[in-house]
Amino acid sequence: MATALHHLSDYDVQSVPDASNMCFGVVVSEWNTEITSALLDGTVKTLERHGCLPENIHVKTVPGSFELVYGAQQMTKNDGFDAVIILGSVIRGETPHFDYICEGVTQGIAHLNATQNIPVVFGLLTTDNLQQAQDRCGGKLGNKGDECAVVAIKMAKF
Ligand code: DLZ
Repeated sequence: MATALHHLSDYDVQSVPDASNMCFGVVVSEWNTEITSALLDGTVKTLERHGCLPENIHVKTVPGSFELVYGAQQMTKNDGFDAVIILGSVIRGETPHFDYICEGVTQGIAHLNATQNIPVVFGLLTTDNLQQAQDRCGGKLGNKGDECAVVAIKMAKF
């Protein structure tokens, strides 16, 4: 059964390190803001649940998902951060634009992970429709933002 808890347990929530001494940058896309603000909510709550202090969660917004790469790249330059999380939602339309944005963000974030000194966690929903996005930002398939927080804490300890 695909409950939120089951989905998150894929990342073995029991073994998440204590995040009370950790500091995170979060870049959030304003496009499809209903979705991305729910993702952000999940990320912040989960970071705090594992001990991260609110003042150690630094959130900045960018206009759309394509700008997440630049935003993340700027954040990786901050020596005080243990990891960066990007949050966005791209919903397929009638043109190939969807594919170009998804490809650009995926390649850009992969490049940052291969070249920068802190991990960048990939919280980009790439869905065919709004319902699929809603299912993944606090709906029946959990919240990708929660998962990203768990992954960021684990990768910060890598
Ligand atoms: C232009 C565009 C389109 C069509 N769709 C989305 C989307 O579903 N999700 C998203 O985050 N951003 C979208 N954008 C905006 C682009 O990401 C970007 O902001 C613009 O192309 C300007 O660089």
